[in-house]
Amino acid sequence: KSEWDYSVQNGPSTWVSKFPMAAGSRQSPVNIETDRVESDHEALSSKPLRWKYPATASRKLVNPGYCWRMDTNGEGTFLSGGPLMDDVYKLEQYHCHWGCSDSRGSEHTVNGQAFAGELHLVHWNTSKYNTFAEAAKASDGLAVLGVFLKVGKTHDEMEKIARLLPYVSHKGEVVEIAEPIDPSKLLPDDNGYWTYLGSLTTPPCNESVTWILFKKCIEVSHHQLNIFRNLRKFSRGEECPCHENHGAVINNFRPPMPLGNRVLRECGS
Ligand code: BO1
Ligand code: ZN
Repeated sequence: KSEWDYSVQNGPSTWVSKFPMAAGSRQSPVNIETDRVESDHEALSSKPLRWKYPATASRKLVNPGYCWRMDTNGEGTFLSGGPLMDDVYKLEQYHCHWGCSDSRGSEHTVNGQAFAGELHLVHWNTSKYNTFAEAAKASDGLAVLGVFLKVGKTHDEMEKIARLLPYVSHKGEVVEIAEPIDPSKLLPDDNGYWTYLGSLTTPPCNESVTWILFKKCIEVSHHQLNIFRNLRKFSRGEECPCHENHGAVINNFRPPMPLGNRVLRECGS
């Protein structure tokens, strides 16, 4: 049994008792107040954000009981530039957060507005650290690219993931990826982003993440989100805890945390 989740009993407001870092002053997500963002032309746009993700890097789709997660082998993956400067980061995994309805589900909000979901591409700094675990303890160890999901037309690359989710409907299930899935096709067609220094949004809530959030959303269909909502929080064979929603993985987002004295910067439209 996991010691944290998104329920009333073990949800975000309780995490701090087992994960003291959750009470820090550099926590994520945050609300992005767009008229308080600092445009940072020199520092950010002088080094454009660049990435490379071979479709063969996506290896295993996992249901950890609180989201879906694609584990990658990192091979040939690359993220650098922008707030990351010359450090080179490798893709570790990508995963998603979503709601019970299309009006909520993102972790970050923009001017108080939530989106239907939020995709996270999780990277670690290979210029300075030897493993993901080592990087996760360092203030400049991780970089997460965030993409907001809104309801619209079917997303073709996301559909490859949605089609596999019935094979990992229960906690602990894993499916190996045969058909290539290209995470760069999950990014919007405009590179404008907001960036700030924050944390992992789940326990242990390490304050090790440079957040880079694309301003432009991607569209996924209502049906695709419903496939996400069909994942189960419990293992096959385990009895449905059945408090609510038949143990469905929904509302797996942490609410916004105080920005405090941190600076939000922007680059591009
Ligand atoms: S997120 O992108 O901020 N939602 C995020 C949250 C957690 C992780 C990655 C991205 N990874 C976690 C693992 C934990 C591990 C921790 C520190 O990293 O899920 O098992 O303890 O290494
Ligand atoms: Zn996440």
